[in-house]
Amino acid sequence: MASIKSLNKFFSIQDKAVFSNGKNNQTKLDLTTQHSKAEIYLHGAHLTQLTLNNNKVVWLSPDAIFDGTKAIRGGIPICWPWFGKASADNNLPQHGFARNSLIEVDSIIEQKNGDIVAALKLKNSETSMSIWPFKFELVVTFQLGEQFTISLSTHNLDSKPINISEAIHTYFAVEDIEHTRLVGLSDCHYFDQLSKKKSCQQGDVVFNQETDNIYDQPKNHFVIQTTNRKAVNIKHIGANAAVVWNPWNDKAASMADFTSNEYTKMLCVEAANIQPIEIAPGLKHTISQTIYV
Ligand code: TA6
Repeated sequence: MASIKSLNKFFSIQDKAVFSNGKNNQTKLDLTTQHSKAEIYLHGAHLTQLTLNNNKVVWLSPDAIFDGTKAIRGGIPICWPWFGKASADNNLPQHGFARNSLIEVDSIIEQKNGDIVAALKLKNSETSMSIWPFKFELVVTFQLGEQFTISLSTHNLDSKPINISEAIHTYFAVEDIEHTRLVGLSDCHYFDQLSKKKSCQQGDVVFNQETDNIYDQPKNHFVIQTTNRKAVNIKHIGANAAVVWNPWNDKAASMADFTSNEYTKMLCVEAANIQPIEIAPGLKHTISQTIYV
């Protein structure tokens, strides 16, 4: 793991891209533009804070764990190279191993329009090969400006096809989940992970109980409308599904890193590929989520 001093020597942009010791001495990167701010931990390439035009966009649990032993609760966890439980082996980590891996810095550039683009890269290792026997590169790219885009680009470096499922698991900040609507999924078919039933969304998604829905082949533009906050626009590219999740009180209370009653202040809207994506040798697949307020 490179030191803070060497990371800043090779990658920093004065006042715009700076590395430092974050919580629990975990290495973090702070990005700042005229319109926005982001905080990204190298552990899991995990964005933990995002402000667009002075609007706080993502939620972070006050009890999130920053000791490197598990994914940080909140912000934008990266679920890769599988979503949910690994089909083959329940001993493997839920939502894959990327979000619990140290992901190295690949590049940071300032574009002519003032946007900052930071790319972090995870490559196969002895550890990854022991649980997922494929050669790969995963590049996580953060583009910050008036709007924000996060993308996951999987490059198959193996001689055989690889199959992945994945999610950009964004925890959006809302004022009050019971006064929040998610617009853009009307008439979309979904699988309710709680009832294990398939349904068709009637109108906007509203929230009054634990919700864990996987929407199949949705349109690619959604809007979170919540009291006392500006509408948050979300656009997905390269996603065959959208996941919508709020744990509600009982499920939240069962999670040590989910501060009780905080469930009222968050809503997960995730760009996902739940139906596995097959990537041929040498080829790439990219999924992205763009957010603007
Ligand atoms: O995206 C929804 C979901 O799959 C839920 O079922 C819940 O498990 C959530 O992800 C959080 O998972 P985690 O492993 O981060 O606690």
